[in-house]
Amino acid sequence: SANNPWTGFQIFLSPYYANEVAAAAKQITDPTLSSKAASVANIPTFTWLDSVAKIPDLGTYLASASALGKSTGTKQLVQIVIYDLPDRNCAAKASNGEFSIANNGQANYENYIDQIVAQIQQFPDVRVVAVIEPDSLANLVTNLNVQKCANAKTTYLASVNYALTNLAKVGVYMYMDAGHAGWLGWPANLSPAAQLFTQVWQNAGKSPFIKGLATNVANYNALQAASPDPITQGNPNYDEIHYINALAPLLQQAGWDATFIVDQGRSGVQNIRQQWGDWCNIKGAGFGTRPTTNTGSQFIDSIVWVKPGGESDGTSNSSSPRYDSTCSLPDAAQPAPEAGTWFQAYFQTLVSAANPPL
Ligand code: RCB
Repeated sequence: SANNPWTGFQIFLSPYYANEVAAAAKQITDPTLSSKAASVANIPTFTWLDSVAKIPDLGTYLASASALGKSTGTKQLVQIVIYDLPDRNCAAKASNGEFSIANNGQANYENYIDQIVAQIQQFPDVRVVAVIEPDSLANLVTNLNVQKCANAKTTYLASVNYALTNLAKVGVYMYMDAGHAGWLGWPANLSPAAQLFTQVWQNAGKSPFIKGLATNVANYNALQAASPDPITQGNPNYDEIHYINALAPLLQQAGWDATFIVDQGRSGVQNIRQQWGDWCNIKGAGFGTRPTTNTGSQFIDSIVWVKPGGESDGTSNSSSPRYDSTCSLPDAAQPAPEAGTWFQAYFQTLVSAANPPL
C-alpha cells in the first residue's frame, strides 16, 4: 500500500461531472430519488480528455486541486483518461475520435500529449493518475482482422509509447487499459494480451510510474460475481477478479509486478446483457461499488469509477456518422444520445438501481 498512488491523497472531484449530476438531479421530481441522484456528485470519477479542446479544463482542475490541497492540508489527486489516439476505437464506431492516421494523426497526438504534460508540470504538488487509451491495445490483441485496427497497429504502439514515456517524466501514475474479463479474459486471449502489455511496458523503459492495468473501463462486469452470468459461457474468468488473478502472474513471469484498477461504476446489477460483447448503454444497469482502496486483493490498488455514469456509450440514431449498431441491440437503452453526452433517463436508472443503494 506504500506503492499505492491513492495512499495519503484525497481524490479531487471533477467539477464537470458534479455539474452534470447537479443539473440532472434538479430534473428529477421525486424528492427522495432527486437527493440520491444529487449525492452522486460526491463520488469521484475520471475526467476523459477525449479531445484537445478539453485540455484547458485539466489546467483549471489542477489549479483548483493545488489550491484546495494548500488550504486544507490534504494533498489532492486528479484522475484522468488519456483518450485521443488517431483512428481511435478501430473496431467500433461510437467513439471515433478527432485525429486520423492519414491526416497527420500521430503528430497531432504527440502535440495532445505535450499539452497535457505542460499543464501537469505546473502543479507538482498535485498527483495525477491516468488510464491510458481505453480499448486500444485490447483491439490489437483480438481485432487485427479489422482493417482499421491492422492499419493502426504501428501508430497505436508508437503513440502509446509516447504517452507513457512523456507522462512518466512528470510523475503521472498510469494504468493501461486491458479490456475486461469477457474480452481479453478468454483463455485463448490471455497470453497474447500479457505479451503485448509487457512488451509495451518494456519499450517504455519499465518506468515505476507505469503501475499496471485498468480493467472493465466503461463495461458492466462484476469484480466478484455471485455466480457466473449465463452469457459468460463457460469462461473460467467470468468476472474481473478471476481475470486479474489469471493475468497478473503472466505479467510477473515477465518481470512486471503490475497492479490493477477496476471500473465498477456501472456494475451494480448483473445478468442484464444478452451477449458478453454488448457494451452500449446496457438497460437496467445500476451504479456499483464506490471507489475504494479497500479492494480485498493484493493485485488491485483501487476500485474506481472511470466511466462517468450518465454519459452515453454511443448514439442509437442510425443516421449519425458515429452510429454503431451495438447501440440498437435489444439490451441497449434507447433512444440514446452521442457518446460522452448526458443521457438523463439512463442516469436515473443508474441511481434507482444502484447497488449498494445510494
Ligand atoms: C468494445 O467491444 C468483445 O470481446 C471473444 O472471443 C471468444 N469461447 C467496444 O469496441 C468485448 O466484450 C473475442 O475475442 C473467445 O471459448 C468499445 O467501443 C467488447 O467489450 C473478444 O474480442 C472464446 O467460447 C467499448 O468501449 C469489445 C470479444 C470464446 C468497449 O467494448 C469487443 O470485444 C468476446 O469474444 C468465445 C467497452 O468494453 C471488441 O471487439 C465477447 O465475448 C468468444
